[in-house]
Amino acid sequence: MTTATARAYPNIALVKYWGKQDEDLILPVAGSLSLTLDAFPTTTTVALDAATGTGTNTGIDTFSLNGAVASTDATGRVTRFLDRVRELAGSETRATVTSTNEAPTGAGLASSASGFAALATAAAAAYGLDLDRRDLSRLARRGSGSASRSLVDGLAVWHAGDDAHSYAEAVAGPDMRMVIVTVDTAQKAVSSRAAMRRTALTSPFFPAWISSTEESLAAMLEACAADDFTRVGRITESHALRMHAVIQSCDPPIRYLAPTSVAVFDAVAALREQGLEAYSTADAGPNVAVIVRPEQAEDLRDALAGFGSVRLVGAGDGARLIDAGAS
Ligand code: 2P0
Repeated sequence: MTTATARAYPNIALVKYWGKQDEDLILPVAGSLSLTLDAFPTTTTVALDAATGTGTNTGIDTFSLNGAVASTDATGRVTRFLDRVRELAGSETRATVTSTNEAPTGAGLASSASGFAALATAAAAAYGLDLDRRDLSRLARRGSGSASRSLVDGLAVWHAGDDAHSYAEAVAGPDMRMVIVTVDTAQKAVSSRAAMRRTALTSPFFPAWISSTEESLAAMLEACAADDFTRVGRITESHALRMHAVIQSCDPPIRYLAPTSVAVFDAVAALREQGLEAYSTADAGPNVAVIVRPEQAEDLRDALAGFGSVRLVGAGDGARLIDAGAS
């Protein structure tokens, strides 16, 4: 008889998650590290069926996104996630899930991360589960791996390991801002999930990707602990290019970076030569996220404005419950 609403923000990884050791439990082949953003939130309400006013349990979950009934695929993914929550809660009650996502369509801003972080937080409350942040991160992971990191404020490390130990937690690190350059809003041709699987199955470089990610993460954690922005930035950029290299090496190949994306990487490298210290990364799409020291953030935004729409963002909060109660 309960309704709960939660809000979560997307995150951008500086050390990337690319590949699973367990597809069912969504356990990654290596750890990763990200920055939760302060923009583009997803807000999700989970209302248990008896609370919707119909008084009947209809036997299905319903899911609407930005005011429209979601696709069968998207609803199926929400139902599979809620099944996990129901299993933990010992409940069979179906739910009405209503979600709004403020990220511009197709901007590649990891809406599955904010989406499942918000859903995990709202659903756990609606079904009466008393989970701490660590267990909420583990739960969100079951919806989408990167969602585990959106439970955490600011910089988050998501640990590889078994189910009990694969969660995200906060790390201290340098204060930074990020300029997101949206060069193309078209839907990506191959989903991250499918592309990760293809990379693991077909790239001859995949074992090296795993070991180099472990090394990058260890170096990144040291750089964060030392509050060393330069080192954080160097690792971020080289690691992102390694991810795109391993993705391009699969069969059939996948290329997410567009010519304009590469031009942004080059422009950022040229800006560094001129004293504007910034470093690029890109996810499974053509858009580029560039980290920068706070005092140079506006200069960077202005310098990159010619490549597409630009948005300056900072570190944001992990998923939070914003409303809960019986209705
Ligand atoms: C990351 N990405 O670390 C990497 C970099 C995209 C590129 O996490 O299959 O949507 O749901 O666990 O979390 C995208 O992967 O994949 C992602 P699933 P997810 O941010």
